[in-house]
Amino acid sequence: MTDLPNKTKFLEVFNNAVDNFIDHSFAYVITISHNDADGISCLHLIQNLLYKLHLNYDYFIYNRSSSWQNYLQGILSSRQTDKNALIFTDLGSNLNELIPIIKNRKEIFFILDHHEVEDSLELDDLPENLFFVNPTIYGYDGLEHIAGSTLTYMFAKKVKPSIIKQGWLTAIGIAGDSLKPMDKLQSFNRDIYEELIDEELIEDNEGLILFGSMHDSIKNALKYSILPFLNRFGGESDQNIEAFLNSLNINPKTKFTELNDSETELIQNELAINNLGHYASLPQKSGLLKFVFEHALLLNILCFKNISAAISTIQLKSITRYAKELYSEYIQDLSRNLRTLSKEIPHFETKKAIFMEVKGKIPPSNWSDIASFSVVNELFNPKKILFLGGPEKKSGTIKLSIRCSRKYLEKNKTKGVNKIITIIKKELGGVGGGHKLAGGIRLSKPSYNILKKRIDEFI
Ligand SMILES: [Mn+2]
Repeated sequence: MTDLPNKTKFLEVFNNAVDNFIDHSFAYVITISHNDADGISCLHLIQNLLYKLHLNYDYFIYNRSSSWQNYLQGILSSRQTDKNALIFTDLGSNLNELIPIIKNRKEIFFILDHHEVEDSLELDDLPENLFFVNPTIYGYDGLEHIAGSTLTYMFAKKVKPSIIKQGWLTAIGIAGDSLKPMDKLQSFNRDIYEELIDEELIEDNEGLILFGSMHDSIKNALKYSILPFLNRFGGESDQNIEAFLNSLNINPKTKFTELNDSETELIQNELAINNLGHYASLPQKSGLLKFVFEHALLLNILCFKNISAAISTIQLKSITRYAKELYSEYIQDLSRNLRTLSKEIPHFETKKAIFMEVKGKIPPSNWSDIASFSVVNELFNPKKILFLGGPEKKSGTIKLSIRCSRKYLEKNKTKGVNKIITIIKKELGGVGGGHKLAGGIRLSKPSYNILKKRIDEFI
């Protein structure tokens, strides 16, 4: 039995934050967001809101590689006033770290986040200058029910209803975080998705889902599909895929979206895919950027490679050559890496966990995504927790992406990834955080070695 979310309580806290934001009539706002597609969508929603309100603002992106203390030191001014506000979107749930900082400041803080909070949190005892809006506290699922951008959109729209026109940004955030066909959305994510369709800000399409290269030819759509990853074609040679398509009398160069129904059905039967799914597209954009999943993935890639390109790309109608090259390179690597992982699996396995040390095999910027996509595609035993990563030069630590499957969570309701990270941090130190299904941690090498020995005790 799962408890139903407490919508009344959540909306009470949400509305209170909105009312306070409006009532304060701030002079200056600093907005800080997460460095992924969801975070970038949030950033643009808030920027649009602040622009419409004629407020002065600055924005920053936080990649969670330094502590909040160190990070905010560079941002918070020595002159403090309650005429200034800080808005955190898609991050800010590390309250044990943040509350002592916020308590000592005069600015008003708004945290709009959907990441899980630490256990030890005293919600009744928050500083008066903090409005903490996090639906996961009231029983919502931070991935399926409400993305960071969904929450941010709801907030911005409540403050200024005309923000609805920028609502398409929300779909990108939802797609980037949920990694699911749109028919799987629930709760607020679903409500907002339907609202955006009704407003004709996005289009909903039903069809064969091959997320990764749906903007491309059918040959590339099969080759570079990462959701689902196709064992038969993923990362395969062009020759094999072309031979397959020719045998069905389908021109490999046909655009995926221009296949007719009988061609789609032929492919579907061959791949033994029974269900069609829903995917979103953006009517005002063209090429890759028209496809919401691919658009979100591109932003996630750019967030690692070139954060300013990520921030500017979301405003573009068509993709730049630079971004297109990065995307192709990335999707080629990802499908090849998934192929490698699905065939040869070098790993260290305990009763409850799988450790994949991928340094030298997969570049660090791909670790997080390889971990996510290998779990959603069930390339590993879904009953175990996956730790994927290795030494990171930049930080001199072991960087691990930690993932578990929905199946795991159904059996171990109380021990999602975020809880496991909390336990590891308590026992071994390190920096990190995340959701029930996905998170990451940076540990010292000795701590990592202990982790491998003692993981079954922790889980
Ligand atoms: Mn998010």
